[in-house]
Amino acid sequence: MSSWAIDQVGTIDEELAAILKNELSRQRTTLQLIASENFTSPAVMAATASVLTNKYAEGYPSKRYYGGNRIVDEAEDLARQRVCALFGAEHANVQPHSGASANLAAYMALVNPGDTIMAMSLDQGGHLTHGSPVSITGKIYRFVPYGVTPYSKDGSGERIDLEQLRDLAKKENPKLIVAGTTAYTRIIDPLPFRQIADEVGAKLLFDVAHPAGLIAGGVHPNPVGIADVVTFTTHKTLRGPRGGAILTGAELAKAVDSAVFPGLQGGPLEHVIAAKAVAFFEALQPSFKEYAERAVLNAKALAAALSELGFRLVSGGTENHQVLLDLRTFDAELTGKAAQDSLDRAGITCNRNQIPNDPRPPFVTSGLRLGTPAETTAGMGQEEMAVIASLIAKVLRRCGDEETEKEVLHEVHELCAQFDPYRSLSV
Ligand code: DSN
Repeated sequence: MSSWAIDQVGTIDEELAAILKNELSRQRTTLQLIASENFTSPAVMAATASVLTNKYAEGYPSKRYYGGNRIVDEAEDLARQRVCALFGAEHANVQPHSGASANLAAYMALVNPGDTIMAMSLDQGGHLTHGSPVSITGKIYRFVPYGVTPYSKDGSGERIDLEQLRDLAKKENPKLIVAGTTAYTRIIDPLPFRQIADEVGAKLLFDVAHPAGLIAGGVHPNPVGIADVVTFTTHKTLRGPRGGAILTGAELAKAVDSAVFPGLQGGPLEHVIAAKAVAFFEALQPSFKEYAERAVLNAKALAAALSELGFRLVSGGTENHQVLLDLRTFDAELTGKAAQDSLDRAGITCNRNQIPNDPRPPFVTSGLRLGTPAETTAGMGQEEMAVIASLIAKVLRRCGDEETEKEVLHEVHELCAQFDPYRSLSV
């Protein structure tokens, strides 16, 4: 949403323009700590606001079902070439509207309905589309979940349980193993997954939605060339527009492309694909490596400061852009829901999250997930992470207290004024 876009909306629809202005103001003046969000550049936003939104382009470059796609083809080709260069992939599909559709298309390309798939369960840190019974994925395929190792006092527990995965895989004979998580703070090495998949003759899909930007920046291992298919969203650490993408080798290119279109989707969102091309260009610059390094250092600093303040870190720390807190050591009665709501009123945006073996239900939870991608983009560093940790503790010591929330909101406004992600926008 550029200021130009808001002005244009305002010429015919003041009501919506006011809503857009308010959201821009919310993002600028409060802390955005949702681990799956980021601040895209004005260039990425401008591409999503471009005339490419007008074009129907079912099919793929040079093989479309509509005329007039010569220029759109150039945009989609640019996105495909750039993302292949970024991750060293042979083939890319940049049409998935989201991570959910990227995953569903990958399943369609790799297995048949009813086949057995193994993936991390949602309540252990996996994703809804990794076979949760409430997701279509869990209804079409037979998912067998794996999880993390038990909690250990020395911080060595709550890691992906590869032994459990291997034992279950030998018993269940899955056609596909899915690696990838949504609430997990450790580096995931793709090699042991490949080894286990090979031992049981399964294919391997790695969903890197969360660490995609860290992989692009060279701070996490790249599963491209190891996994058969790699899926991701473009809007998390990768800092692009909302959307998904799929990478694969030449041999699976046709199966993946057919699964996305016509298998799952109709006309691609070419304006979003153009914005993906811009984001991939940005991620190819040397400065993006430095961004990825800073996002991880900031998460480590935030985790260390929160641990000092009495919060338990799930898995004992972090190696990525996330911090997962077990709130019970700080306050046994405090729920993730109450914490999220109170922090929200104090201008600190984050999400409640189940922790492994959480005794509370998903709508309530005992955990809180925090992330550094957005505020790292805004320019915050390790010093600011320590300040944020102290503000979080201040709110949660008196969770729900209006005076405290107001006081912290004021401090948050002061902090955010020094780190405006959209300084260049005049609104
Ligand atoms: N990918 C999820 C998250 O991490 O927030 C949302 O589906």
